[in-house]
Amino acid sequence: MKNVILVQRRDPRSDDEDNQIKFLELEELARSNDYRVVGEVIQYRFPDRKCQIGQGKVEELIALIREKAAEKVIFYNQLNSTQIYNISEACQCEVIDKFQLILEIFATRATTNRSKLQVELAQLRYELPKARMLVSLLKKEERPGFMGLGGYEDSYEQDIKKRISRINKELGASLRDDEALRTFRHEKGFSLVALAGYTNAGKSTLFRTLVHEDVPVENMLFTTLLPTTRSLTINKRRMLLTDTVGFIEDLPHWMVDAFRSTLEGVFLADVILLVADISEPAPLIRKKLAVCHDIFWEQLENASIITVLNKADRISEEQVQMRLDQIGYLAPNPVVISAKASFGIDTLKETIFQKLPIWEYLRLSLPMSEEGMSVVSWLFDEGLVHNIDYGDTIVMDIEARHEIISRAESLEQELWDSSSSL
Ligand SMILES: Nc1nc2c(ncn2[C@@H]2O[C@H](COP(=O)(O)OP(=O)(O)OP(=O)(O)O)[C@@H](O)[C@H]2O)c(=O)[nH]1
Ligand SMILES: [Mg+2]
Repeated sequence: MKNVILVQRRDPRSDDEDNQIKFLELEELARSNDYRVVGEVIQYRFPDRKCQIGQGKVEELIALIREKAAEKVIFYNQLNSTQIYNISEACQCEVIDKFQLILEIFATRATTNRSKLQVELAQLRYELPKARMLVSLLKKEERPGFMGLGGYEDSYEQDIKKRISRINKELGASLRDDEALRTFRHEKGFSLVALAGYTNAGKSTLFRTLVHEDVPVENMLFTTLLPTTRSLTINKRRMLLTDTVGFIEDLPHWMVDAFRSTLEGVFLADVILLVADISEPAPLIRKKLAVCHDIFWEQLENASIITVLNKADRISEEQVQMRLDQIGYLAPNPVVISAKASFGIDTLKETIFQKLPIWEYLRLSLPMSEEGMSVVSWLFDEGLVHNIDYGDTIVMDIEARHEIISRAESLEQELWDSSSSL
């Protein structure tokens, strides 16, 4: 665990409550990336061109770094490359800003090849303008060799550009990660359940609680294939449970792709467990739920959302009731649990079971034709094919969601009608 110091420069007339919330968020982010926060420096002033904070504050920071044996400084404010250079020279330790911290978090949590590439791409894009500046800075100061670049500063920018275009190519060629999930859903008849919500809500804790007793052998396979996915069986229905990286406040637009790539699985899910921390103040819960619904809104087709109100062990029953009244319509299908104290889990499992898409059986026969074959391949994608005979006609036994079954029935009718009219 690295010791870090957090720094926030606040505009003189800004809202202090807001500043405080943002600072706490930064602290939470740092902790969730396994940093030990050993000190903080806050200053009210307009940004300083050289170091973001004033010279006197920099001295204070240097002293604090020594005193606390800090190895890294994290600024809440966005830093340009001159500032990063100046501050790290003065402090003789690594300096990053909030965005770099978030990218570090994504990098740690990205599990699939594709999401790792997306995150690396975002990091390089963030670095590129800084690299440009740094090179011109070093030239001005005639200081070759900074950062171990050994006089090759010019190619530094070129290297970044090359790497960016290589990643873009790899991304284009790489198999989409959700392919694996699709395969399991379609060929093996698993339903997909995804955990989503803000960072620190308790998703990973709940993930572990839910999969705790489940089949280890099957899960060995998933460990390598889909590192954040495990199988789970409720009342004989098999499903895959996927954990995701939590939402983070105020993501800049250029980071959204990297973030979305860590959300793999959510947009394919049949059921989403939207996890929130019920011990937080109701307005905050409301705001977070609203943001999550916004993100899902455009992307989801048929998924049901279950609102999982976690950490109920931290507040009284009356408070739980009050929160429920206050968040109302923003919390569809609410289930109150504690992932840590393991209560409410059976109710949650029952709710998940009820929200799983209902599957029906059908035997159908199709003409042996191009149209018939295209229905077959569509059914392989959308349902579970138990049996198929390719004779003069194609006969198949399938199991699938209700909408698929009724669509299959009408297609069967249409195909026979049109083939008999020929
Ligand atoms: N008191 C209490 N604490 C909990 C509960 N569930 C989780 N926590 C704690 O909340 C913190 C965050 O839990 P995680 O499971 O890592 O949260 P997460 O949603 O996976 O967070 P990200 O991965 O950052 O998105 C940890 O310190 C957990 O121990 C709970 O039911 N009660
Ligand atoms: Mg987690």
